[in-house]
This record gives sequence, C-alpha cells and structure tokens, in this order.
Amino acid sequence: MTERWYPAYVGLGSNLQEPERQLEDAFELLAGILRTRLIKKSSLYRSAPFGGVEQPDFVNAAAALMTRLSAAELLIELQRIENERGRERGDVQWGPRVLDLDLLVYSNQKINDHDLIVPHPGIGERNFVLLPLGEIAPDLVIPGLGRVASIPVNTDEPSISRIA
Ligand code: ROI
Repeated sequence: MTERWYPAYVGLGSNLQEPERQLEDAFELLAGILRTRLIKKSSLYRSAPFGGVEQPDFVNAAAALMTRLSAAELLIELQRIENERGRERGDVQWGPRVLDLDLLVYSNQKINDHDLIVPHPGIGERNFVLLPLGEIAPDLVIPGLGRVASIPVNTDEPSISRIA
C-alpha cells in the first residue's frame, strides 16, 4: 500500500450476458474497491469485435479512479472483479468475455511485467480504448504517447459508436 492517492484509468469491455448491465455493474464494483474512489465514468460505446474471432459486438467504456493501492494491488482487485463476474481465465485470447477490466494508466508509471504492461498498449492501437478514455481524460498525458486527445484515431479499425 502507498501513502498517496494516485490517478488510475481502467478500460471496461464485455460482449456476453447483457454487456451494458455488465458494465453498469462493473462501475459499481470499481467504486467499491478498497482504498479507491471512482472519479469518472465514460459513456458506453458499442464496438465491432477486434481480433478476427466471430463473436457478438462489444460494449466498451472507461473509468477514472483515484487510489492508494499500488498498480500491482489494483490489478489484483480488477482480476478479482472479473472472476466474480464469471470471467474464465481459460477464455480464448481473442474470444468473447463477460467482463474485461484493463488497467490502462497508473499515475505516470511505466510498468513492463509479464502480467501487467502500463500504459496499456491498446491506448494507441484500439479505438474502443482510446475513445472512451478521451471522453473522460482528454488532457491526460500518457507516458510515451502524449496527450490523449492528440492520439490519432485508427481509421482502418472496426466501427465504434456511443450508445449511452
Ligand atoms: N474488441 C472490442 N471491440 N472491444 C473489446 O473490448 C475487445 N476485447 C478483446 C478482444 C477479443 C481482443 N476484442 C475486443 O479482448
């Protein structure tokens, strides 16, 4: 545990078992993480699946947190929530999922562990990560990428639209 409060950003995704409800529930569960506050929620976005596997469309969103947990401690909490929502660790890599919670950014830290890469590589590569994050944190500076609002949208990716 750390003494200070750190900003952290989480990407949410679901394409099984009523994805919109999964994300609404997930915001509540994020708000309940110990030593952590939910500061902001993005709109929900519908996005075509990325990664080639035929599957239902995803619903994606982003959340801003302030936390006294370390990045590693926060990751454990995110994985606990995914597991509680029925996420199977054995899920196919590009396959459908009930709930995916990605730690996108943690303070100004760069982390390269086998189970945690921060900033998340998806921020610069995937519109379903970039657009929700840009809605709640356009001025956030991502180590190595710059301001979120200045990161170009990927024009040859599946479509994404705001739903709520
Ligand atoms: N595609 C979209 N559109 N949104 C996701 O959250 C998402 N998550 C994944 C894979 C299966 C790679 N594709 C996705 O894990």
